[in-house]
Amino acid sequence: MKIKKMFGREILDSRGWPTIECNILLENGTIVKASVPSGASVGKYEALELRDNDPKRYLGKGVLKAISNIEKTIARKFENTEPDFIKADKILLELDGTENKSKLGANAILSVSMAICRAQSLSLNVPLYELVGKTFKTEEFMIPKVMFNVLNGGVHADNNLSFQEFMIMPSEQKSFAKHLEMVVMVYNVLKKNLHDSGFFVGVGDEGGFAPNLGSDKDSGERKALDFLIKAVKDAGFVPGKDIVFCLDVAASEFYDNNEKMYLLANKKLNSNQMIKLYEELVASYPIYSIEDGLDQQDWDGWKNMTESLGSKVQLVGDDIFVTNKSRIGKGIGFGVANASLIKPNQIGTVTETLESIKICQDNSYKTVISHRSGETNDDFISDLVVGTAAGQFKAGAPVRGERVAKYNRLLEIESMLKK
Ligand code: 2PG
Ligand code: MG
Repeated sequence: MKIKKMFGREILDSRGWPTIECNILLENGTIVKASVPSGASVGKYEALELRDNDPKRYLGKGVLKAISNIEKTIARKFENTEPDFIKADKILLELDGTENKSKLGANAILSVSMAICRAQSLSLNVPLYELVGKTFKTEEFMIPKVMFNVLNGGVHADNNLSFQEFMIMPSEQKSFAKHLEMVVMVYNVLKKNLHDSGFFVGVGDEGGFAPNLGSDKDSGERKALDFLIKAVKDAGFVPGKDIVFCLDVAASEFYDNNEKMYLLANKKLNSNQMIKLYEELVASYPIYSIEDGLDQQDWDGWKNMTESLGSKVQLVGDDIFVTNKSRIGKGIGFGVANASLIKPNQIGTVTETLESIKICQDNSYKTVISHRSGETNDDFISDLVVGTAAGQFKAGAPVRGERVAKYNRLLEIESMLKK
């Protein structure tokens, strides 16, 4: 079914900043939409998110230029054609022509790429995860294990926790519906425990609680992990057996590039001292995964970290890899990390996202499909994770519309697969 018209709309993300929704009108009158998220801890090497920089509108964060790129440059290439996202992504890359998608904007490009992919699945009358799976040559669809972010710090919260995300992950391969039930129980027990201990239970950008567990002298991670242990136990589960912990340290956010030091509360640590800190934490808590333990440019530190910790824990590269297959390839060659975070908007097209997942799978690197801290209700990534059998997923806490949209879609896919 052909695309009749394509246009862009400026909508708001979960932080209230403008983002793009691409709309495709199909011949039969159906409108297909896709919207793109936006990060706060943005990696230096991500594809460019084009903003208007007009301080009179949304403090410069408007996206009208990117939308005009969709309507004036991109749309005419696809109107009156059948939706085919692989072909479309090639055309989009040619039209942009830059290394980091700075001409048209990765936000404009990704919204089109996702909308065309969704339109294609609709016109073929198959669920989106099935189209992804067919393209990716997935042998068996897989509901992922999920890391739920229940305590927020770093740039996602106005508190004094230095690490950005403290996540819990049900460890056994039960049903996702069961996992969700467990995690919601822990989340609410954690809320009560924090409240009873006199802490604030407001939430950060991804829906996890954002208490001041740190101090001027203490970056707060042990206290946060202690609260997680207690919440898991109080909810009736066994830490380390039923539920394990995952961290996104987002260390690039507190790395001082001049001094080559990590600034944690009032301490300055070099990368060896950071690795030592992780070794201690891994010895004391059931930590399954550590994301961005070191800075995005600290390749030597990452290599050391992988040598000392890589056999014990999953080490996920986010800012260092930015869903870019060349950077992931470099990491694989160097022996850096053993897993990659995958965020479509770091690279800018669905095809390139699939290529990055592929290079990981071909080299036994694990993959974690991820949301951004600024999200919309779009649930594309839920189909992406199942369709590619990527294995792991994170989309924040089990609260807030833009987070639960993804989890609710996983529930739906799980029940579709059962049938
Ligand atoms: C991350 C992400 C998502 P942001 O660092 O992994 O949790 O945060 O979107 O702010 O980059
Ligand atoms: Mg991260």
